[in-house]
Amino acid sequence: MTDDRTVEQGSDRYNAREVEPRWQKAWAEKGTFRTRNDDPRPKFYVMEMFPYPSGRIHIGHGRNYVMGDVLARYKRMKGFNVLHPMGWDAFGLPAENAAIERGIHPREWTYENIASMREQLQLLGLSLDWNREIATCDPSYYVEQQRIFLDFLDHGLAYRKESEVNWDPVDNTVLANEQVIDGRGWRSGALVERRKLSQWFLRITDFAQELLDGLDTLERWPEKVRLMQRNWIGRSEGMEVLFEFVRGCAPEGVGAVKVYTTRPDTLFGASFLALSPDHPLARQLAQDNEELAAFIAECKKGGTSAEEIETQEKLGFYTGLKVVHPLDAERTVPVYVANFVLMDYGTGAIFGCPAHDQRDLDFARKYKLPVVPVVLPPDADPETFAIGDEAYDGDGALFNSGFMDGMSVPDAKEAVARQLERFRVGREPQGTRKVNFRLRDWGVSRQRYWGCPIPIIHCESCGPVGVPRDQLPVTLPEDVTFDRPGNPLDRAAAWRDVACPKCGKPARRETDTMDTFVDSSWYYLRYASDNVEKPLDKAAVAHWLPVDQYIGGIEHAILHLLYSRFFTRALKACGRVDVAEPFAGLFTQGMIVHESYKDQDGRWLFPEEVKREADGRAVKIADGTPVTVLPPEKMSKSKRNVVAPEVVADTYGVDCARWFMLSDTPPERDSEWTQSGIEGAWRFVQRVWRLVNEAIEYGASAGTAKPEAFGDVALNLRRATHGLVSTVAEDVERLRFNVAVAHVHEFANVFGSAIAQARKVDTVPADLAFALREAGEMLTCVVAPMIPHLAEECWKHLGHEGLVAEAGWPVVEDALLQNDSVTLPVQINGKKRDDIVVPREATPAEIEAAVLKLEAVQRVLEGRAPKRVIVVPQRIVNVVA
Ligand code: ANZ
Ligand code: ZN
Repeated sequence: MTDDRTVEQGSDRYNAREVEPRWQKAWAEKGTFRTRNDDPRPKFYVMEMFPYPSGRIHIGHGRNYVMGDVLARYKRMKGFNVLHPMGWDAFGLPAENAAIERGIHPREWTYENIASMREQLQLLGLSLDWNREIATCDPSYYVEQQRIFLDFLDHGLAYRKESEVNWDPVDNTVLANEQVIDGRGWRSGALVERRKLSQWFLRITDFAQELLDGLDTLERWPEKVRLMQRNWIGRSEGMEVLFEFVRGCAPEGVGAVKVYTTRPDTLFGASFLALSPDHPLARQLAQDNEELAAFIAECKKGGTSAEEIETQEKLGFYTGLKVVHPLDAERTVPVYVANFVLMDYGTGAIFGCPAHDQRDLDFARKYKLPVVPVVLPPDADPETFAIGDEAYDGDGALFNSGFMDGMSVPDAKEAVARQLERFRVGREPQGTRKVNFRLRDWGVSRQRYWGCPIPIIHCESCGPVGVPRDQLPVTLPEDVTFDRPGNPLDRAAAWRDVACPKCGKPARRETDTMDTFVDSSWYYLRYASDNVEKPLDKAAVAHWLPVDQYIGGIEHAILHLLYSRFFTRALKACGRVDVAEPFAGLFTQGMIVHESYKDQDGRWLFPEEVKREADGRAVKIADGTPVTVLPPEKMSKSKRNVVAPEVVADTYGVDCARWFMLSDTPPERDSEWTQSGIEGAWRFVQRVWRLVNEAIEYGASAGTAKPEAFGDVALNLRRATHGLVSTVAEDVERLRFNVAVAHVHEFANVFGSAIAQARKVDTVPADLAFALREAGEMLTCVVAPMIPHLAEECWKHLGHEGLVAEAGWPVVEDALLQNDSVTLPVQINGKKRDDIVVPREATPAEIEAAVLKLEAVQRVLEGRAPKRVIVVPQRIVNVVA
């Protein structure tokens, strides 16, 4: 490491440690980033997903905030009224765990973390409006959430129903999914069971189709995220089919069982029916069948998480009942109860076709049931085709299927649907077409303390009653203890026991709190309001929403984003807001990864405890002993491969850290934090400082009039300068920060050689002097969103009174732009998928060749040749795949 981190430059030293806090103070004192709702300029709303206050932040957390900040600062310079807020996702389990482990109150733990993390974020020089800071655990925030809950209740969007939870039979408590480790309670080690509890649900399924359709309008979302949401919503088109019991075998009054299937075409391959253990008929049969009752009880073991249910062994119990095949009265099919059939999907009953469904095949092999293929793969021989260990779920022609023989799968589906619709079982048709969604209503009850109280009072006479609105917020009681398992709210008698608001009789408060995903489902609406008294302000929401650019991790691709999309719709249904889609643009950033280090005793070391010898070996600074270096991975506290922002700020300055986070790697990909990388950033930041100062030295003084004509050197520099302004603007708009950085690097070379020319002559000619000053000014503006502190210092040296943070983005002289390339949109089958930059004079053949190399195009073609490529020169390319 060099020690010339403070560069001598004439009489000016650039010392980040001194300069950076000074400008941060200037911004804060001037209220530069404070946003007003009545500002007449056009609005731009950029936000990053708010952090959970877990402790301290490391530089890995910083990347998405810095990206958002670059965009926010750029848009401000472009004349927008920018909203760039920050807050804390402050409820949740870790605070309660800290209370259990360390005896510190969750509130205290949370607010201490918030204070230190706020300081760290401020250190990064983020242009945030701290006046709008929120913490979801603050009553001033959650009071509105309780009002929203009551609104949902009034509009039938919140309701109560029985649902399963993870139950720890030793601690006698409900566990969150995270608290179930390998099927056991995290503290007691007891095998977890499933138990039914009455809980609150939000009716997200009412919006399933809308949430699905809305995805098509989100053009500035990654396709990957839209696909994940589509799959999660899981629309499927199928049929409900009635199977009649063989006369006399079923209990009195039970005539038929209804199944849901997406493959009615495979009906002739049915070899069993299976009921969910929770199916009413299964329960009825269990009443006088002890073995079945025991089997059903067995099915309740294990946690409620989806993985657990998916991966458990498939088990069945034969009920002794038989149904008649709906298309062949001669055939009967046995009825099982099976653990893999869920009660809350379809009808809670299925027919099994082992030849064409893997789960059914595993089940059939286990219970020795027939496996009859009914779809013949293309090219297979009907005489010999048989199913081995793998079910066949592909296309083909129907066989072994009576009237459907020879049909394609879609045709057979249609034919069998028509047939079944015609038959009757009692008064119902035998089959009815039915659309199902995989999406379930959202269970929001959590049996925890550190969450938003559900504003309900349970009365024996009146049932659940909403807390009157003038009594909100229902705040959490303070004097609670965490020394016993279970929810402290259940034991807080003074808080819990209240009079019924309706009849006045003794009643109990709801002791469940809300899922923390509720807190984050509307915080972006809260930011819009600048009035604490009106946390959800319809007019403010109408002004600011949708969020123009949302930035966050791909881990929130499904739940958080889907819940937020549901919330805006539900609030709209309640008349509270007028927006359906909350986030017009979404960007999912990559993570910062870092090597990790272990000493000889196998202990993890922090990067600052390690140094590299000249020969590349890593050693411990303390005692020179060798260190094992492990490959880069996500920064995490447990492996100590974290870099604290204050350490970087102290050594290199925050601007270096920001510059490095934006360089090299495309922002959607993971980026590695390295010592050499940060040093490179440091050198470049210093270079920008020198360039601007030399431009001041050799350039014209501020306000000098523009000369009439320019010689080659000056013209060249001006072209490069204006080109830089224009291309970086485009790069930032598209969030291609690494490309913006590369463009600044390129420009620095041109700028450097122009300065060298100036240095050589005794008197710098007027045209070059003008161009140098212009370049210094414009470069300062261009880097201001990325390295704002250094830019402010340069701006001051250039002689400006105001802040560059408040300056306008430089105006480009179009005549100086070297328009030697054009950007063409690329469509695939009529839908825009990408852009391509080609030389202006490129021939259609050259353009076609370049387009076919695009990843987006290759992905669709999958190695095939396109049917056609239509090139409209200067306009558009369309690939017909
Ligand atoms: C017969 C069949 C034959 C099926 C075949 C599939 C393949 P999606 O696409 O997710 O809607 N199913 C229906 N209800 C179920 C439940 N409650 N629990 C577990 N499985 C259930 O899946 C629909 C398919 O999942 C249905 O179509 C049914 O099995 C099963 F070759 O019916 B199928
Ligand atoms: Zn009452």
